[in-house]
Amino acid sequence: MKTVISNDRIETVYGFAKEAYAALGVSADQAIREVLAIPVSIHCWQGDDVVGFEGADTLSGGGILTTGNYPGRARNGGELRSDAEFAFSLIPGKKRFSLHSFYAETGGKTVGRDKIEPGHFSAWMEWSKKKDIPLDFNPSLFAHPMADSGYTIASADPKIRKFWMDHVKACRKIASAFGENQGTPAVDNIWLADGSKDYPADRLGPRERLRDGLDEILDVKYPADTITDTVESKLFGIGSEAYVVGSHEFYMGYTARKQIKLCLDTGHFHPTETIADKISAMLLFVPGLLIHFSRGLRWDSDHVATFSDEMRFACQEIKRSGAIGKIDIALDYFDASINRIAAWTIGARNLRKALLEAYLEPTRLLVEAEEKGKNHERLALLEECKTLPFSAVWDKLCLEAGAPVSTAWIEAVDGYEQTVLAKRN
Ligand code: RNT
Ligand code: ZN
Repeated sequence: MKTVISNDRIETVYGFAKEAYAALGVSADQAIREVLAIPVSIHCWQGDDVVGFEGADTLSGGGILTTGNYPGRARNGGELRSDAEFAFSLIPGKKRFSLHSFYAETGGKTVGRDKIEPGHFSAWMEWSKKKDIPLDFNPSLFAHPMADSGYTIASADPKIRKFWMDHVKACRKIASAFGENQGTPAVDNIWLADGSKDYPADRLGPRERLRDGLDEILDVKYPADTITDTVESKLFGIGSEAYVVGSHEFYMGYTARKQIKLCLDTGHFHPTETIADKISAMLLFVPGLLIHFSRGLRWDSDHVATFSDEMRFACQEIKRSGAIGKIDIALDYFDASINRIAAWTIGARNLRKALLEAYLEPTRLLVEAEEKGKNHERLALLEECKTLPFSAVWDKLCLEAGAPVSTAWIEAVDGYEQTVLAKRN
């Protein structure tokens, strides 16, 4: 695949595009600047199929599943970090990196998940500082014998429940250490798969235990500039088709009462239900949101995120809300059937692209038309915007960020596959 456009050409075409946007009162220069500065948290687990460093060789349980066996999975911290660095070079804009607790590096020692410490992440923290890539964190309440019953914090067994509460407490301490190290709060996202395959007789009990467990966990205070707590709901998982303790309503209520941020994962709702409309509604009642961009496909919530209407509409709402400072943006999917670096890059470039499209929207004109009752004008503008020279601005954004323009990154991934990934098996 040959690289397509010279830098001169990109600048020339961008000049025309800029005029087209300026005619609608939009500064393309400003849109590029603002969009490049929005942090996108890239999920480490696409790099190794959600396996981690505890000695497992596949992901087991938790209602999620990775399928595929493409060669070149990262098997340790060194490999995962260098794969991520390579992917970062292909992705324009400010990046963060999100870890799960089982990416602890314990020097070969078995350390229980309830006993992990910030020190087990010192290599990650050093790397993060050196590369200026702030870290986010996730307790891992799945793929573990103590989670085999299908219940963790909502378990009726006090031993199981305590183990997982200790785990999540340990994770918040680690996240806060990340935050201190990097000077921006680490987002610590709690997602758990608790639920059941068939209709439970008692739906309330587990929800009470989850509510009380979270209360106890979150009542341990850390400085707000080191950690941002979030909780993530899900509609169903594999093995929890009938009932999920942490449903959307559960966490809507919980986050509103507790005043913490709510995580909306685009793959965690009914197939025709999308998250864009939830953003303005929830922002009235919670201090902010974390959005996991993924792609639901039939039973799976974790396909590689594409430049879909759902992604575009969510980014539109993020921009229109004027509350970008309250919204943390992340990717969350895992596909082991394709080159993993390409998977990262595709989703992350798409997301940045959708943000750019949103920031190029002539929102002021749309709102004015609406306020005048000229809804035909609003619709006409929205439709005309679809064919504005958006790709010229996207190419310019990539150029500006020092990231490959257009399809050039695909070749680069091929090169890395041949020189690095192919040697791993
Ligand atoms: C699963 C949730 C959760 C996980 C990661 C691995 O459906 O979306 O966020 O994908 O924690
Ligand atoms: Zn998610």
